[in-house]
Amino acid sequence: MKTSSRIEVVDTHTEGEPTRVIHAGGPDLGSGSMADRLAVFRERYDHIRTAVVCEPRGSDVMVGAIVLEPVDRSNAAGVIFFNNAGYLGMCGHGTIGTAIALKHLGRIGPGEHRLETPVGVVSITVDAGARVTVDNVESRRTLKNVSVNVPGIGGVTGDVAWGGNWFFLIHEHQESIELANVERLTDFSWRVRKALAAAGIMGDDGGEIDHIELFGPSRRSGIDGKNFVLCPGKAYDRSPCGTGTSAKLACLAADGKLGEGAIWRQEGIVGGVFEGSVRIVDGKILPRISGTAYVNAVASIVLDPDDPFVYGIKA
Ligand code: PYC
Repeated sequence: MKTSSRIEVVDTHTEGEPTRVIHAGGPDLGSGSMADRLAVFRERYDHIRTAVVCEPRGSDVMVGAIVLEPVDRSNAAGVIFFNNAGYLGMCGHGTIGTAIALKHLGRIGPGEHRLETPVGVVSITVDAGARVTVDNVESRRTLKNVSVNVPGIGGVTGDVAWGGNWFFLIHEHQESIELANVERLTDFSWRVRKALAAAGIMGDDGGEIDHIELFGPSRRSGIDGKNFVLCPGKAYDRSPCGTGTSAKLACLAADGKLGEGAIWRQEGIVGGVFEGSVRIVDGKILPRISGTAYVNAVASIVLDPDDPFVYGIKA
């Protein structure tokens, strides 16, 4: 249980969505796979998760990442993502933010690298500036046009897809995908999430569908659509959501609406854009997402044993 009393972090944001990257002073999670180390993190060091991302140091929006020694030394690093509610299998914006943090620390340079995550190995290509391209894990749609009765709303129809996390993707709704509308969008999405759980609708591995994604048109030319993504801890993703865009690409490819290599430009609710495309290898849909991230703080987290909120405010 012993950890250093100072934890070194680099903060970044990817198209507006923050990632706090622990690169030194974090807990010893052993030498297993990233999935094994995630289990150790959850069981023994969850207080470090809450210390790093919850208030008063963090916020509901903050996503954390811990950079670890990879199992395969030919990979650049291992990484585990977490937020105010728990742990994420993969995180697209977080991968882009982590890559920029590693570049800032001099641990990687421009070029191609691989990162181990709890759901598989992802490749990243870092340019000389702020842009990172992520070759995400295989993505797939598992259910099409599923209807769920949502109390207070009525019938809502969407697709279930995996993009590194489980998503319910809704194209037909009466909501306006605008920043001024986020409280309404949050309420709508949260009700849908609860209704899906109550109806027993889940991923094909039994995983909870904990990300809800609504789509609408973009007002900008050259952009294919705009989204709103509600994350597991009830905060909305400020970026277009890397795993959510991957889930969308998997649906488009499955419907024959996106050919290999064609570019899909996905705008997020605050206006940032991810460029996405797919490769099809052995019938598998492999999404590629590209976006920009910037370092906005380099800091030491201080764990003062006299501080009553040293491990964050827990709900
Ligand atoms: O970019 O994949 C993503 C993501 C998941 C949750 C927040 N961002």
